[in-house]
Amino acid sequence: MSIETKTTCPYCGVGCGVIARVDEDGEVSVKGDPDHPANFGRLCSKGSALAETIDLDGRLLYPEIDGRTTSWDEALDLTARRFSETIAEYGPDSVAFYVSGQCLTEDYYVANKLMKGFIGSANIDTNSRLCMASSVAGHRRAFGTDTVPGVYEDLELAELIVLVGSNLAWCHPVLNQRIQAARQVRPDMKIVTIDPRRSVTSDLADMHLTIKSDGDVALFNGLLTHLAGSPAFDHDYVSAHTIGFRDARQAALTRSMPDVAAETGLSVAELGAFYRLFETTEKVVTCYSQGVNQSSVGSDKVNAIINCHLATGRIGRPGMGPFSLTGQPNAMGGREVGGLANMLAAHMDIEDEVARDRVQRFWNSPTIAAKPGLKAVEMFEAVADGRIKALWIMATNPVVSMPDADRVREAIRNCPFVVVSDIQRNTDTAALAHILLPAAGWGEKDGTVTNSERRISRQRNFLGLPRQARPDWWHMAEVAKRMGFNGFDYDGPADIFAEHAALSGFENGGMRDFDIGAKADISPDSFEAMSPFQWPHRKGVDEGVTRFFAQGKFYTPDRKARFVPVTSARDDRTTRDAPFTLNSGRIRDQWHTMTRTGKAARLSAHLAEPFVEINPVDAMKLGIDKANLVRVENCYGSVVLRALLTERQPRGGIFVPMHWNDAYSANARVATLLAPRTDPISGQPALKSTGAQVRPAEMAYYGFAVTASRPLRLEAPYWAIAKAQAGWRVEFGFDKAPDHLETWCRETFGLSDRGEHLAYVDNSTRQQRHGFFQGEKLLLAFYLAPEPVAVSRDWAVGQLDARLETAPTRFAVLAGRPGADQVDPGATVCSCFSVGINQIASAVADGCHSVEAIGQHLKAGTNCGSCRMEIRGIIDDCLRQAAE
Ligand SMILES: Nc1nc2c(c(=O)[nH]1)N[C@H]1C(S)=C(S)[C@@H](COP(=O)(O)OP(=O)(O)OC[C@H]3O[C@@H](n4cnc5c(=O)[nH]c(N)nc54)[C@H](O)[C@@H]3O)O[C@H]1N2
Ligand SMILES: Nc1nc2c(c(=O)[nH]1)N[C@H]1C(S)=C(S)[C@@H](COP(=O)(O)OP(=O)(O)OC[C@H]3O[C@@H](n4cnc5c(=O)[nH]c(N)nc54)[C@H](O)[C@@H]3O)O[C@H]1N2
Ligand code: SF4
Ligand SMILES: [Mo]
Repeated sequence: MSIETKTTCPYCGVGCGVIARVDEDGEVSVKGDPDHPANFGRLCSKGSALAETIDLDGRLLYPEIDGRTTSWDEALDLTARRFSETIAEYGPDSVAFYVSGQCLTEDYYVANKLMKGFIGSANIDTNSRLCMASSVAGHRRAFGTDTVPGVYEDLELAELIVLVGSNLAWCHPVLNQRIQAARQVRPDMKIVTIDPRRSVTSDLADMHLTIKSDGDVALFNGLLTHLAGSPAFDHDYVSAHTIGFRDARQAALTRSMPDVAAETGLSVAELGAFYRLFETTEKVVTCYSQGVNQSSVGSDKVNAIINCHLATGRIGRPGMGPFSLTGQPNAMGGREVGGLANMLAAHMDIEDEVARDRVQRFWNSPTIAAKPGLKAVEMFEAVADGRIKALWIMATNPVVSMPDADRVREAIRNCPFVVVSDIQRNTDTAALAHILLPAAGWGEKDGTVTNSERRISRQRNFLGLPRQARPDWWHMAEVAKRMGFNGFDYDGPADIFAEHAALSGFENGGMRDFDIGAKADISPDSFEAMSPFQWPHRKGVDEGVTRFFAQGKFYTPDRKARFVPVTSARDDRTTRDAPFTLNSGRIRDQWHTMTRTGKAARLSAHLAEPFVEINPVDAMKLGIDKANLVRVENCYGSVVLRALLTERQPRGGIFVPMHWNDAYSANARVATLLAPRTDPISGQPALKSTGAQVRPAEMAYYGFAVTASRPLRLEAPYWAIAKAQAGWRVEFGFDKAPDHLETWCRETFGLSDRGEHLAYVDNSTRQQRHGFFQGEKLLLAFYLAPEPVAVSRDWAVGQLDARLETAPTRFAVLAGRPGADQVDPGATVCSCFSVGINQIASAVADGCHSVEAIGQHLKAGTNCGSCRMEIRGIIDDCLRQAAE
């Protein structure tokens, strides 16, 4: 008999409901939960592949001290002792926790309580500092609290959706699917994207504004000026529910239209068209994400956007409002518990003495942090200069994700005591830990998460705890108890959630937005059965609609919103030596530092190598050709990446994905190049605009391998490895050809004397191809050439699965191209059904001219739909080429 469990996806902030099914034989499969109000059954490529990422390969399964497996008791005792001793000797501010928006609310609650209420410091910060801090700061400045006013349904009700610095199609794919579905019904619905590059999301927009990096404040100030003099200005709302309009308008007026055009890089005509569309469309939602937040002027961008919604009274009503799209599955839950160093708990301010007293009484705690703690970038600076002497990192990989990442690595390496709680053994950060604590992962842990629309859903366990892995809240609570603190005797997540809910309602009286007091007395059984719900959920109140601010009632002392005057200019960091604006972000099928998605062959096939997107004209000037390896560098660091020449990237800028790290590539941690430059209000680092130089990385030889077993060692100036269905694929760049290639292959790929060796060496072109076969199986194919290896990657990867008994099939492997009777699928487009670009192109040639027709013919795009935009693009390209 199989068992189905309703849970929530552990990736992005959309927070999709998932049904996980465990079959009798232990096989796990997942599908979208049709009843979950975030996704109504939909999932994206990452959600669909969840079952492929939960095996125990690479898992951290036992506590370790200095690399030695140990017992929980020993690891917890030592952690507690070292934290207590450090605090006794140097004070509470000498220790710190760096946690994550991927912690469950219950984990987060316990961590925050321990640090702020018992250790008595606010040195707990989170990777949400790199993600949502500017939105939090913008909300608090305007609304008095960190409140997201709207709900997802607004995206379906809107007549205009403005996406600012959001690659929605790749990063919040199910919201994109919901919008596309709504647009099918109401084709008049308009979409505008605002991004310095053309993303896949821009392809579905009616208008794309190629804004200069950080031109957003000027753009939205220009909009405010325009709206102020237009019929869209809502005089009644502004006078009844806001203050400060005049100052904000004055600030906006410091730039004339030509100034706005210069600052944004957009023409006056483009600006006018956007401004008129915004003015004349009442139902407008402005969604924003990291192109807004991750900036040294991020908080001002947020307020420039909110100002426009306040001025038109378009907030908190159906189909209207500013909408911060949260990144991580529990970015919102972390904010609710107060996991940021400048917050207290349950949306109460750390600077507020009354709130501090209230929380301390509620916790019955010996102390309470009296001032904000160190924000992420400051925290690692304090680790570097020795002020922080004991550090606990939980569910985040800062050696890959923090700016100035090499300095962060050094700081952690030199820190006297470092604890890392993770699910994987070999992350770049785990390598530096004194103590490793094995955490329960998705499917094993149990608790709640809050999505972008304030909806709290259960993550339920459907697998047992493997070996010694334990949930993160338990790590924290056990250490707290061993440090001698009361108040951490929890029976389980239900207990913690009930306490968190009780605190939210404690002495609230309607003065705090975050109130889920109705759940304060929840029993373990009700917690188990709890359906997704949106906050607020006050005791004794039937909430009905959960939008905020249509009738004002902001959480400022006078209950009025604040217009925030913003004037900040672009903070251009390019120089003569670093002339390109380096932008970084995400790709469709990888999640952050790849510790989970990197395990799935399906997800690794879409883009299998670290790359830099560069405009073809810039590339030509630099002597960079298609598929060359290049070095991207500046005074902070240097990485080696594959050049991807594309018109999508305007000249002067480059884009590099944030995902690759030392486990998957030789040297591609792009965060090593990013200056630790932060927004002065939010403390969020500017991860999207650093100056950098690009130059060819001359390689004497290039290599490509498909291998059935994982290589034993990877040593070359460039390598990148990706999981394939039946093994791995590896790219190489060499200074010189490896000596004795057969021996090198056997040693590198761990073949010893296994396998029949077949080689082809062409001295005139200096190419070599080596195949190793066992029975009908390919163990390894290795291709070496003085220029980028021209072998169809996807076809070669498929040979690991093929039966290769005959000489012609083996020679085809050496030749690196399909025999006459085989097809080359080409680069994977649809990861759900492993459909390649060549298959789609040939279906187009056969008369499939729509995404639907391709779906019927090849199934591509019919499961999660994340690739539908790319399929559309391929069809267009093929038809255009056919017409030319
Ligand atoms: N596939 C996938 N999805 C994810 C994640 C993942 O790792 N992989 N991570 C999740 C998380 S934690 C987050 S925070 C979200 C992030 O989701 P997004 O913010 O949508 O993703 P990013 O790729 O970081 O950046 C979005 C866009 O901002 C643009 N941008 C850069 N500078 C500027 C600027 O100055 N102005 C404007 N207007 N735009 C600019 C970039 O070119 C980029 O296209 O994604 C979530 N979803
Ligand atoms: N260059 C650049 N850098 C960026 C960004 C960017 O756009 N550009 N974006 C920033 C943003 S928005 C974000 S959110 C961050 C994300 O950056 P990180 O948080 O560093 O990235 P993840 O890979 O999600 O790290 C999560 C870690 O937790 C582990 N883990 C997974 N589940 C669990 C669990 O249940 N318990 C525990 N204890 N561990 C677990 C994973 O194995 C992994 O090591 O990156 C930031 N850095
Ligand atoms: S959109 Fe995809 S990654 Fe995000 S929650 Fe849904 S299934 Fe998970
Ligand atoms: Mo994020």
